[in-house]
Amino acid sequence: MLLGAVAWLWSSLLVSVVGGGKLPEAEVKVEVLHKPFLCHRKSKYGDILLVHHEGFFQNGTLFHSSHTDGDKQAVWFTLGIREVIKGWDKGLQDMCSGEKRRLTVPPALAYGKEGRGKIPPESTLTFVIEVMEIRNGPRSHESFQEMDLNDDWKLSKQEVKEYLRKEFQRHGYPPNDTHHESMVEDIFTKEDENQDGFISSREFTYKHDEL
Ligand SMILES: [Ca+2]
Ligand SMILES: [Ca+2]
Repeated sequence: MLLGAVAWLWSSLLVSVVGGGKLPEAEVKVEVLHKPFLCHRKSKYGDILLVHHEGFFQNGTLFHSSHTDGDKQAVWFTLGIREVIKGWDKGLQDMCSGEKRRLTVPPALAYGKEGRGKIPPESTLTFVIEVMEIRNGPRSHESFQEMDLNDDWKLSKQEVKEYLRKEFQRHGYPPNDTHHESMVEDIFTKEDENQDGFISSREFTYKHDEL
């Protein structure tokens, strides 16, 4: 189970974000409805956000609300990795916890030509989104700094191994050096793109080019 979590941590999710030709950029219209007086940190790519959200069609009809639909809970997602529609990835950056925005999202940054479920093709959608909480994602700058023990802006195999050891202990598993070493090898095969034996901060962070 933990292995699954660690694999997820290092998964090559980012691969799906890369590639493809550039289309003319569609824009999200962002309106700030409420901004809290105090703001300790702002959302950025790689963060995990907890949000309440409502979605409206252009005629003003509500098609989804996290306040009333399903389990009525706010939802967690990672910003900037296309876990949500592109319009959210673009429009929910630099937000404070407690901030509320209205996003108007063109179809190209939402469900496109196909639509999905009750969203008809070519729909421009409006969302009212309130950020309840912001946490560091596994690929955040903060996570990188935590792993980079000697602050040289790259991760050595030893540093990654140390990190795995700590993560395993934190979850109550005994350290297993042989196992960790093979995991480290796996991780470096995937992440050390220029094969210099280190994972640079650029190699570590998500690739944002397509957003
Ligand atoms: Ca280092
Ligand atoms: Ca490298």
